[in-house]
Amino acid sequence: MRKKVILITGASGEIGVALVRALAGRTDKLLLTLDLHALPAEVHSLTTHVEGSILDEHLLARLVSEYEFDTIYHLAALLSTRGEYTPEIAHRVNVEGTLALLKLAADQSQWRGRPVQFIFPSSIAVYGLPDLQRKAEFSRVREWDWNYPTTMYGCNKQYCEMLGTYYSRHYRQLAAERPVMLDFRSVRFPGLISAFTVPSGGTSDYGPEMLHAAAKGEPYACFVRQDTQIPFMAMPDAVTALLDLAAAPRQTLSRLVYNVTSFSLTATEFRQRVLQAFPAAEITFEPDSRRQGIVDSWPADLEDKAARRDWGWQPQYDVARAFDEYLLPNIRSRYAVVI
Ligand code: AKB
Repeated sequence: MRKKVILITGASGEIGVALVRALAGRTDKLLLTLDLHALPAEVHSLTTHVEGSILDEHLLARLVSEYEFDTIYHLAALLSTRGEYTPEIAHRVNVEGTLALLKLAADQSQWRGRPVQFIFPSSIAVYGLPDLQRKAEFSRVREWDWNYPTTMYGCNKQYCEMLGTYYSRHYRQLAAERPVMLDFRSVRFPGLISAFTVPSGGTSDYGPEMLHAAAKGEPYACFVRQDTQIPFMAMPDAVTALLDLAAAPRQTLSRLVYNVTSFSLTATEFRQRVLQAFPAAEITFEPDSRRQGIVDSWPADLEDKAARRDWGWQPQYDVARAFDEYLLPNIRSRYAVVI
């Protein structure tokens, strides 16, 4: 008998660790995690962890023979800045990895005659505003606006949203004897900020990097201009978004891909918040033209009405609560020894 599990790929990453912790508290289903890296010690006991790659066909075949997947949270990805250094590797991980998992999930749903849920975090990187004038004019983009990504990561995320839709609605429609029941659902995240981890390889990283550097008493040179504005979200809200979308009754969903957001800040406003908490922080601006180009193409804010209407999305952390009740207290205690 194969064991029924919830599979989480990219589990050792920022969202992954927070999601494993939250899922373990909410479900009595077994968790199976997959990542190239070991899991941090604090979540070891919550999951069966496999170290390996989503591109390893033999490993995936072994997992399929041992486990039956109820839900897959597919978080593994190479982010936007990292992806620009190795675009073809990003494509392999972000697209081929996702394709392999979508096929696996769709096929499992067919064999077992029950839906397999596939939860996929997408990103503001799928948007590509052509210039700052248009970024100012279309400040709160809807899901279907300006879908012209400028990074490999953004292209990958947008295409995987489409692949998810394809595997959910059209895969094997002509050839299958039994119906495919893949239940694909996706949220487009803004820049995420965690109190416990510093992201790596993303372009929204300047926000969390600024904050963590200040808390550690280290100087920080921000790689974007003062006026740069993108939306952000505190990590607990990101996890809630994934869990709430997964829990929503299928018939209430009018789309497969939803924007979700919490607050939008310029880099100057972000710096001011950090300085209020750490007045001695040394935060300067040294824009990097290539990374600046990426965030300039991302929207200043997201329209997330559809998520609010269809599945009751409501961030718990606005900017004040995010800083005062989640980020600052946790970051202060995390670096207490270092300061
Ligand atoms: C990145 O900066 O690449 C990510 C994202 C916005 O998806 N944080």
